[in-house]
Amino acid sequence: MVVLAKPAALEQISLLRTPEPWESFAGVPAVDLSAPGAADDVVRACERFGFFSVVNHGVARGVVERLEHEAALFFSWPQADKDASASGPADPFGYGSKRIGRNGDMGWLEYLLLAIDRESLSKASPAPSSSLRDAINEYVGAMRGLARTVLEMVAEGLGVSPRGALADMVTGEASDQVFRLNHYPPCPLLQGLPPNCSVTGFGEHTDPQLVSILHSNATAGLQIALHGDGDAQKWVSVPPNRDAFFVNVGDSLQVLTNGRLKSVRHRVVAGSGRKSRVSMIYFGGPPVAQRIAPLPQLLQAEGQLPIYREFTWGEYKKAAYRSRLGDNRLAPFQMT
Ligand code: GA4
Repeated sequence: MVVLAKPAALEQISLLRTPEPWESFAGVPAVDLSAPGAADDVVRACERFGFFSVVNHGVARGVVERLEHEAALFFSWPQADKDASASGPADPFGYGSKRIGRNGDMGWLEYLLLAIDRESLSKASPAPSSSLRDAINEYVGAMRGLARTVLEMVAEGLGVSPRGALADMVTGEASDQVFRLNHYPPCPLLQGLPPNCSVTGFGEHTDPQLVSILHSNATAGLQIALHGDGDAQKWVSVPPNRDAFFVNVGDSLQVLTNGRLKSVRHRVVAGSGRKSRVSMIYFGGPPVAQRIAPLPQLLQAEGQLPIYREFTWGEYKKAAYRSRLGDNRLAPFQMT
């Protein structure tokens, strides 16, 4: 038997046997935001998958294309210039390559992680160029609007009032928003390994915020875990769609809805011989002082006891940044 050695450059990055290509999942709900009944569709998708795409979202194509263009330009800079950009290596904000977070997680990607104040990039988290900054600011403005629409629909579909109760947490004055550009180049080191081997681009995790909104180019790589019974977890590949945005339910929204809406475990895999995947993700978090606990209105309506104890977003965020990507970050906040 021939045992293939793992290339040294991949030593700290996990190899995966990915779902077969025919497992490309056709079941991701696509919600038409302009259709009557969209709020119910949003809630159903959040309950079932914690994940859905939105079409007829009202975001102008030009806003996305401008940022795609600027992102491609930035990632084509010489490595030394990228390393020196955005005030040093990501910690957590800035330009990062392979290292994710502070606790040893590694992936086959490079990225820019930036903090947003109100409507634009925070001064403490500068973009590498003014044209990239302007494109991000315009894009983030559109994402705030989309996050607002989606969260208003979540509230409406759940019967939570006022309609802006959840949306205000993410789009209010002191909300804690983050923006991320990810670039997953093909991995030449996989050549010579079995064809169904992929490398971890971004390891499996759930997002800590309320919602995240993702857009990618036409290259596949994103996978989600279907919510199974008990511990069963089945990974499926999400077909890319450049005309849509993908919405992820985050841990905070899971807690606010007492587990009715579920955050989605997801990951990105990179293969050997295909184009780069480039994605742009907006993370909608509340102000650090925001209390996160199951909404009393929902508990009352459904005659339930809270299954999570109350915490502030600041507390949860701190715990999250101390954790490893794949950890179950909500476990310590669960009532026993
Ligand atoms: C996952 C969601 C966002 O990308 C992010 C990530 C953050 C980082 O890249 O620094 C974290 C990760 C994310 C959760 C656990 C911690 C923190 C990496 C990591 C190991 C920006 C976020 O808010 O949480």
